[in-house]
Amino acid sequence: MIQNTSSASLSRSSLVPASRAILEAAILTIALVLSGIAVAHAGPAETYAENCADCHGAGRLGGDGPALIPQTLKRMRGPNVVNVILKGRVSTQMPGFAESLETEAAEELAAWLKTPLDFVPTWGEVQIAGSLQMNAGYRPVEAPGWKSDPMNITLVVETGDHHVSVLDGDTFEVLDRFETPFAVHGGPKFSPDGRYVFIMSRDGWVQKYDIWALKEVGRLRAGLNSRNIAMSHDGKWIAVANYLPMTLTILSADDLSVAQVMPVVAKDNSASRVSAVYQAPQRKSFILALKDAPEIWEVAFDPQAAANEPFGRRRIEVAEPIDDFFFDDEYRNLIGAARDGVRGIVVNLTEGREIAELPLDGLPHLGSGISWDRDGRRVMATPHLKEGKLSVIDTQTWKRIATIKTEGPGFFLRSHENTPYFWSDVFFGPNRDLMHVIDKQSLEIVKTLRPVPGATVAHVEFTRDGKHALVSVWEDDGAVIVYDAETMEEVRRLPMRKPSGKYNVWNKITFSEGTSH
Ligand code: DHE
Repeated sequence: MIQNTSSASLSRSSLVPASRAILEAAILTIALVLSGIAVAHAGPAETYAENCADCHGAGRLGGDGPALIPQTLKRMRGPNVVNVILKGRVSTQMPGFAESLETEAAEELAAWLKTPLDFVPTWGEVQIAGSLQMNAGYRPVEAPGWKSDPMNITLVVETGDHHVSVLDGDTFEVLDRFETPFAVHGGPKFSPDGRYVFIMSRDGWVQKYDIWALKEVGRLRAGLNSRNIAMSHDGKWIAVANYLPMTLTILSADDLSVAQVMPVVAKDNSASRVSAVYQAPQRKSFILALKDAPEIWEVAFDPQAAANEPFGRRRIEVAEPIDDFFFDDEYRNLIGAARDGVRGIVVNLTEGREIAELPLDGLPHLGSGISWDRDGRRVMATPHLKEGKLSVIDTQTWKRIATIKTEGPGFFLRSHENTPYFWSDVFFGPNRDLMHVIDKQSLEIVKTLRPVPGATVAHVEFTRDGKHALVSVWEDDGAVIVYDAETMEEVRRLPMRKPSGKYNVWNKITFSEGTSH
């Protein structure tokens, strides 16, 4: 179905060091055999070349299978790498190699895969454009080919088998279920009219899907290891934040052509990974933070600015690199987590300087922050990844006004302008099967749900009207549970394969209060 418009292969130069390692291993083996010394088993580079390279690429950077580099493997929880090598991976094409590989060889291979690449792969405009795969079966349509409310469509990312389900937000009927690239991460981004959605995988693939036609339009690999994507407020550009290589890729949302690949080089000339990129609609710009240098960048996509300097960049220097961040409603201030995990810093983007510091011990997860009005003041809340608490902050004084104790560290918060509550999961620790519902005014936990004892529940999304809250049972044989957002009673249970994030078209395109960026 997917047609490759040209070769998606990696550049020749990027493959040389890996080939050299394999050649050296082969020469060493031959030399040992000729000299009569017994060879116990092949070295990991050779094992890789024989068994893995066809699917995962000669340079470990991915092919039909995902990239096998430390940036992706260090995240593997649950079954470890050796297990996957020996037993394979369910719901994927990864077979088990237990019959042909000794455990020792599998362990050596796993350790080798976790070593950094000894070269920086070339992945520029040519390689990105060359990776474009358009869906030959896709035809644009004049109107949705279904009867649901197009503004109340909700997408569910199912990480269990790398699919997305397209839900009717009124009937909760699944209109389509399509395959995504391996390991989708972060929120998909909708075009401003809600018709198209762009989805990113950790291996840097960006997939464009037409919700009206219920068909993939195409995909391309904008980076080799990527963080997230942002859509410009006019729907014209997609920015892709990359770790590998250290670039910001800007794509045309229309045809996925490459508009620019911006090397991310700090003022002191050192290259840096990008922590994340977001659109700042009021500013008509993308805002990104550098992970390895104390800088925030603002990249203009305003057509006026673009006429003078396409994607003109402004550097804002800060005291230390920022990993995780949030914005106030007008995108005037950025609230970032400092490296030490005990402080937050507030940077005024207009003035280009730090204006406040917040005491936020316990590793705040500011990327999941939400804000709302309380007693005539605008407040924001953030979970903490290392402590069972939520911090509530006054966004005028930048003081913490409350700490809400929870049953364990949480990952995501979510609310909606039509509900008096916000929902907070307990993602880590023994109580990961709990979900707190908290009153936005009293800051009291009004209910704690335990939908499936022992099963992780996390991440909430509301329907367009805020009347229903959708909760993920984050397990391979999991579900999305639909709750009445007022009574907190279960309304429906939809079986899903390890559902993670859920994204309602209306809530996302209108920047509903209580949704993520
Ligand atoms: Fe995420 C969003 C960073 C681990 C699931 N995560 C984001 C975003 C960032 C981020 C910057 C915002 C992107 C956006 O939506 O545009 N995530 C990080 C990390 O730095 C961290 C802690 C370590 C890492 O491995 O990168 C991390 N994230 C995870 C997970 O382990 C999760 C739970 C499972 C997974 O799929 O990888 C996970 N992250 C998510 C989800 C979102 C997300 C579901 C979107 C939330 C939303 O509502 O928008």
